[in-house]
Amino acid sequence: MTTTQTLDVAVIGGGFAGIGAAIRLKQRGIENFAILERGAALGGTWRDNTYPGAACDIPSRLYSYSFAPNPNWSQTYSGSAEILGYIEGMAAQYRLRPHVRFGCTVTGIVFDEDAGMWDVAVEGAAPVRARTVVLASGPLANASFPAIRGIETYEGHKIHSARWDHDYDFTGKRVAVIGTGASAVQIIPELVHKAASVKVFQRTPGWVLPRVNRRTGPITKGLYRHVPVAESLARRAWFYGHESVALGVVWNTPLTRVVELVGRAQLRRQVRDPWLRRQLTPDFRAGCKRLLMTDDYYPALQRDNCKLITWPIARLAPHGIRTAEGVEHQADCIVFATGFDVSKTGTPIPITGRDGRVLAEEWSRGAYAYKSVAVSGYPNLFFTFGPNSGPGHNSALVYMEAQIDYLVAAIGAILDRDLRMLDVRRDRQDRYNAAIQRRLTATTWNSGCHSWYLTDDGFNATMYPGFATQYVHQLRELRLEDYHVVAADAGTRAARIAAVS
Ligand code: N01
Repeated sequence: MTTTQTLDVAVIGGGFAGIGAAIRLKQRGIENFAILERGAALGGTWRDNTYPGAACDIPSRLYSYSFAPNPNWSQTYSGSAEILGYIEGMAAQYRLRPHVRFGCTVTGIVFDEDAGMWDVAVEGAAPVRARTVVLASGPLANASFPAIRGIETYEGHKIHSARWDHDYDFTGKRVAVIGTGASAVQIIPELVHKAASVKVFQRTPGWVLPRVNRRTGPITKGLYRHVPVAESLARRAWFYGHESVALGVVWNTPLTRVVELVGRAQLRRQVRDPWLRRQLTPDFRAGCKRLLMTDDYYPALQRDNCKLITWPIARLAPHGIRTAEGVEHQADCIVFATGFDVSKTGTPIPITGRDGRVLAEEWSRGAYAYKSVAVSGYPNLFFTFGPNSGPGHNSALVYMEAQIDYLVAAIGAILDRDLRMLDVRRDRQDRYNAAIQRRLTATTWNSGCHSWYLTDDGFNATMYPGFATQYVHQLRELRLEDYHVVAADAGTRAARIAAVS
């Protein structure tokens, strides 16, 4: 195969992060880039998650980019269609379409050290060569069916929450829902209005907190449109409100008890039956798994056509779900709200760096990076939503924006200074990660529950143990002294090795 074009930047993924990176690259005057998107449309997780009730549990004012404010959000917590519209609107406003290559599945990237170039392999097409790569494929991109015995024998309809089948008519059907996480608690209140019956198979009850959603009236929208500073102040208020919650949600502190009191009060207020309350009471610290923000879930569970099943699932049978006590629950359709295949001990695509090192091997016991954005030995490669960049209490978009501004500064430095390599120093990376893992020991995520944040042996490669303010601050400035900086004309490889050691 022949190489078609050399890009300054290959952005892998056209979701929120890829779009944000593209906008900031353009604003920095960098135009020679492509967004390589495996799907047929932009939007990533918000393109894929179209299940009924899909919405964000972070207020839209904050779950958006500060450089692309939207005065027109219809409500506090907007639904997935409106969020997708926001993403598409940004792509149109910043004329990103000419940069997007749809149906472009990247199968691996290899660094050519002599040329200072990444070779990006693409399924069924010529490879792309790029000076820098932004890996923006997102952690929640691959829907995961659980490894339940007999899953292949089930003869009814199977739907995953992240790949909703809009052609399936739930009217009058017996539906089983497996999972009670963030997706399930949004789906179930919708399903109970259509299906004849809904059985909810719960493995672990989560902490449910109230979510007060309000429509945004025309006067407020007009104010935000005509007085942008009012919009930005509202965003700031949401931001600091969420920051204060970190004291009880991120760290396992006496304030975590206060969060739990709010959860218990919601349970007492919404669920009358003491046995059901007991079944729905979590046995882990609030925040350890993602908090579930909903006012509709408990009422939905108590409708006449809905039933909570807490017996463990033994296996799927051709016509339903068999639980451990020997009962078979017949179902016309099973909704798998069972989450995503989140790679914490590998890489989303094969990545080969300097001297042939393979990142999946280095990450086999848990992923790590420098400030979540760069990894030593893999120069000119930048991650969005990389290792230990997950927030438990604030908007992912705040974190993403900080990553994007940092990596655009790094890419700008590579292009402006004509660098062959910007490779983060191993000692800085090790020091950073030792501190991250030390700080994680005091967090709720590491307080003993099982969640998608941790590897099977309990390593937390996912979450950032701090305030969003701290995370943003550490990425505010690109410090070149944290990197081996190799000029394009540095000469032979041997000379470069001498230069970097
Ligand atoms: O997935 P999850 P999700 N047998 O992994 C259960 C984001 N999100 O799609 O808790 C039986 O949280 C599993 O049980 P347990 C958000 O970041 C955001 O709901 O492991 N049950 C759990 O109940 C979130 O964290 C929004 O014991 C099985 C459920 O399935 C992430 O997406 C909205 C099972 C999976 O819960 C994932 O959320 C929605 C099995 N074999 C999602 N396997 C916003 O509002 C799994 N389960 C921004």
